[in-house]
Amino acid sequence: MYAQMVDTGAKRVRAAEEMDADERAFQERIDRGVKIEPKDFMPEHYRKTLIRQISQHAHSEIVGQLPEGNWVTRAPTLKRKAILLAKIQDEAGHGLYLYSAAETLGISRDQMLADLHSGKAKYSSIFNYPTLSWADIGAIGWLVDGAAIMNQIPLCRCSFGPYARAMTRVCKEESFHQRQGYDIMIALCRGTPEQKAMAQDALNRWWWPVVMMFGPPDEQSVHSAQSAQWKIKLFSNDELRQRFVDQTVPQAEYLGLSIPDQALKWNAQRGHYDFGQPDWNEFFEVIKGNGPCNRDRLATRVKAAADGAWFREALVAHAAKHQAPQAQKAA
Ligand code: FAQ
Repeated sequence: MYAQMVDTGAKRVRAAEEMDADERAFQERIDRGVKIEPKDFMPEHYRKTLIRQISQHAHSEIVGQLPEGNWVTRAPTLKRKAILLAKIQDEAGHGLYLYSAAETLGISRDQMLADLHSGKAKYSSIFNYPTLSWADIGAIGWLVDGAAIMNQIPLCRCSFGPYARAMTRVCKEESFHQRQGYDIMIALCRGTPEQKAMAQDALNRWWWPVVMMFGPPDEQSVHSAQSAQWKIKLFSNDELRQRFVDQTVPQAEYLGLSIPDQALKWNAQRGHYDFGQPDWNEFFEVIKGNGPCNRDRLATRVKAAADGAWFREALVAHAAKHQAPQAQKAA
């Protein structure tokens, strides 16, 4: 799949003879599977691509706390509340590992957050949809975390060391998140007809936004060819989308729920499910800032940063006060 993308017109990547000696040596290291570390030589475009992707990934983890946060006070039992709180805290942790990985590339956390707050940096489209019922919390764990894992397992083998290492722990935690979401769906599907209908309604609303999460179709993906050459992306958007559909259909069948796609059909010849296309206009509108919750999500993040400013200042003042005597001692 990538061999074709690398050859396509505007998205063509640089051939070895167009690279200078440093770039060629860099590409050879990547081709040999050597991890790139922060102090190694890297082309400026590689560094910028990683800052873009890792910071957007970090923002997604942080903004991704908000749809689930909406249900903490209304979780149906104390046990479900404790589990949901732990999951949301894990997402904050993922954001922190990822901001740290991006900082090794020479960008400050303040700059990354400023880019999020000004709307310059993106975060995942999926977090611009509302959580209307408790079943949405099950659907997020099952489907959104399920899609996130599908995309992130290959990132554990990506070429940039700090990103790959951060992903190892993130993926372990995401697996637990996916199981807790599926467990909520099982409970609802084994419950009353009203509970099962709630689960079906959540699947109906989340299915297409989740299918879009993997990014635009390969022929419209501007970064894929270059990111594949640099082994930042090991599989294409469409390839991961197909894997996700193949994995999820039997899970929906086990729950007794139907996936809202008339075109969904097992294709024995391909050994994969055929499936329909999401509304790509909706996707491009959401990533431009025009989804159902974009303004709300950003306003919440901006307010949280402003409300926490006094605390960050106090931490810096405290650290300065307590570091000074140690520094004197060392001198
Ligand atoms: N949303 O050329 P491509 C999670 C943008 S974590 C928004 O294909 P690329 C955990 C893309 O940035 C979820 N924008 O781009 C959790 C680019 O725009 P730009 C986040 C999107 O980078 C669960 C343009 O479209 N995961 O869920 C999206 O090669 C539950 C062209 O696209 C990651 O970030 C989108 N869905 O491939 C947390 C994984 N898709 O930057 C809480 C790491 C594309 O030029 C609760 N990222 N765009 O302005 C990746 O793997 C890649 O960046 C892709 C996009 C695959 C997302």
